[in-house]
Amino acid sequence: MTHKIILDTDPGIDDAMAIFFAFQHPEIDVLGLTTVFGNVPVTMAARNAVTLCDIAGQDIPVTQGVGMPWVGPESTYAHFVHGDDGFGNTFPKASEKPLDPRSSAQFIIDMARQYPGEITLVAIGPLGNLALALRLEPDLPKLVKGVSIMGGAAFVPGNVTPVAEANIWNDAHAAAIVFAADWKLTMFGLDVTLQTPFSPTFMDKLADKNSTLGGFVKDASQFYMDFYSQNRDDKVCFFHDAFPLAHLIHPELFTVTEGQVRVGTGELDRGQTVVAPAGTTASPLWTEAQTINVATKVEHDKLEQLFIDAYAL
Ligand SMILES: [Ca+2]
Repeated sequence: MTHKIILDTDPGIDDAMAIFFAFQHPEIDVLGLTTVFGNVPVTMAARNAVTLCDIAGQDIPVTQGVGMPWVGPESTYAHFVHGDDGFGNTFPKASEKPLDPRSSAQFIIDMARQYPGEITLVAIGPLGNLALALRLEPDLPKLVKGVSIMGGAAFVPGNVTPVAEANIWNDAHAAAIVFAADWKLTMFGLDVTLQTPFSPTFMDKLADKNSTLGGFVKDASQFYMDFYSQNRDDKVCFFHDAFPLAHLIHPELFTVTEGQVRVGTGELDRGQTVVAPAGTTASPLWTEAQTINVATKVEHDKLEQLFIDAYAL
């Protein structure tokens, strides 16, 4: 079975790794890349996404979307994690191909109307585009098959604040809208992604199987790995963004738990994903909230092999 997806992204090194995996896997049909601010400013995210398409020889629409959080000033960016160029300071030749003229939100709506009930939205950046699409088309939840999100920290600490993960923290109000919508949402947050460090050997294997795409990921990951390897003895990095894509085709590798979710938008709890597993609270703040699935575990070896096998195709 082939899964039609739209990948909402802010490339980004783990975005690049995830996007190439989606392109490579025969059971994933990427209808387009919709970009959003996050790791980098949105203009760079859009240009980087087109560049990744060029590198992979993919001619699909790429749109530029939301460049600011729903509330508050322009964000700061994660150049200290992803490099000045979003690709670990490898500075690949930027594609000059034009973007699709639509906004990311409009593209999502257009595709959802064209393929009602068929598309999974896979969001691997902050959630402004999805929130805007929900506002423009309130029936969007009925028009898509589901939503898979890289973001949040349900039962573990955050990575920007003690309680918040970066994608959700970057646009907490947008995330609150997206998590409150009536659709089938699965969250791949730090609960599962930070349990799963990838070693330099893994990047070597990707590069060995696919010198173009794997080679790109390996080169771009050096800077990223230096960031993640501070304060530890081994060299590791985390490919957060590839998890929802792996789940799409091999859900059996993951353990998921159901819970009702609220997203914090206050000063202290900004971007916190507060999940109450079924029956654990009587508070209407949660009992009346949406139920989502939260990934909490993955079979690490099989996940690595899945990525390596796809890059080898
Ligand atoms: Ca991302």
